[in-house]
Amino acid sequence: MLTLPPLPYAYDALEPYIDAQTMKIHHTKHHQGYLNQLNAGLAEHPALQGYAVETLLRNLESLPHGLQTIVRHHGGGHVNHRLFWTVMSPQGGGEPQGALREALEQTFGSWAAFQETFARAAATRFGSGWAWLVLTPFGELRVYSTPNQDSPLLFGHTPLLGLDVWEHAYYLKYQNRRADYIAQWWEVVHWDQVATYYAQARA
Ligand code: MN3
Repeated sequence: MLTLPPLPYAYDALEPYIDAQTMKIHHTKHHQGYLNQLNAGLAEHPALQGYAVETLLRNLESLPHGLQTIVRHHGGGHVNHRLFWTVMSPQGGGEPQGALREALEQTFGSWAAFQETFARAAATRFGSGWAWLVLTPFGELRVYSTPNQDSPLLFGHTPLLGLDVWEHAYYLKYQNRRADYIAQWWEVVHWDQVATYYAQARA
């Protein structure tokens, strides 16, 4: 039985960039909802309950057929949101330094080019989904978006940074203005945590 991890900050901590009401509904209703569905699915497969959700996502094709869609949608929803909360912080914003900064510049040409690439992936995702910065098994950084709750783990990639572009993530404050939400979101990105994920993924 998986339980909802608490946010590492208060619901209003990311104001004014992300409002408290959005954060509270997003965490206690949406994230909890994915967990409820995942728990219900796993309840029928006791032998699989001891595995990390990441492991289930990395091995989706090996799961019982009836469980695959549940893990893809709701297991993905759980791990995507768990990451999302940690890559934001009231002390966020600014720019990454160190090895991550160097790798971003080497991969995308410049810090600005990385930001443009990521923002474009987030803005052009049709419908609901996520924008990602991931590390491939070959040690390369990549930016792309996925539909729905599809996790980069499905492709064997390790997510380092994710941006939720479902309307539930921004509609109360930004309504239809997804581009404004994306632009403001940089102010809360917790680059120290992203750098830690990068170091862990390379280890
Ligand atoms: Mn969401």
